[in-house]
Amino acid sequence: MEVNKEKSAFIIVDVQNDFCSGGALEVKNGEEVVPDINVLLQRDLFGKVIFTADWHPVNHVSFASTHHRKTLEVIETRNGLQTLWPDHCIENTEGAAFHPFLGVEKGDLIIRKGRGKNLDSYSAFFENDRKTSTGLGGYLKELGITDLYFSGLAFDWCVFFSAMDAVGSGFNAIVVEDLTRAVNFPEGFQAEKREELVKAGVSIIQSEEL
Ligand code: VGL
Ligand code: ZN
Repeated sequence: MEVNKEKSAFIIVDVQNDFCSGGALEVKNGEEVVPDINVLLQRDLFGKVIFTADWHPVNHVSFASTHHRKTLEVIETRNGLQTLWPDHCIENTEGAAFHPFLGVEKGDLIIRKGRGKNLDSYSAFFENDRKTSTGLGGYLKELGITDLYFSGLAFDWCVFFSAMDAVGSGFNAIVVEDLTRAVNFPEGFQAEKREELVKAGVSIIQSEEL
């Protein structure tokens, strides 16, 4: 697959300690994506490189503890339904830091999301009220970028929502599947989300095709 460098961006979603082994919201083997993401970064295939980070205040609306509820319960909030998670990616903590080996120095832009106490954000483009923009779409459009390659954590949450919003915003979205890992809870969720991506027009490729 030919990458048109000037028109392409590589988006690395939430490769943070809390989503890696031993982290607060561990994605199984999440850290395995790091070496191959670094190899791609080293090859300098993309015009722009963007890292995203989940970055929450204490007592965030997405934390089960905030509501004295159980993890993975779903509650109604003024911004819609909210799945509840363990406390994770609290701003300025070690858990919110990027994986120590991730090639963050290759990044042009870092987007922090989910910073509002009452509003969560899975997508790199729109927060979970589905209206509040992070500004990423405008940044990419101003630069004439049309093709977005996605990697990172988790395939079935933040990568999924980011790629869906990318096609919804008129970009070509390509998920580099082997550079992602999934929560896959409940079992089968990952396959379901993969199918939704394909139906929406997202391409799914492997890094060896690049
Ligand atoms: C994520 C759940 C809660 C993710 C972030 O990065 O996939 N998942 N916050
Ligand atoms: Zn989060």
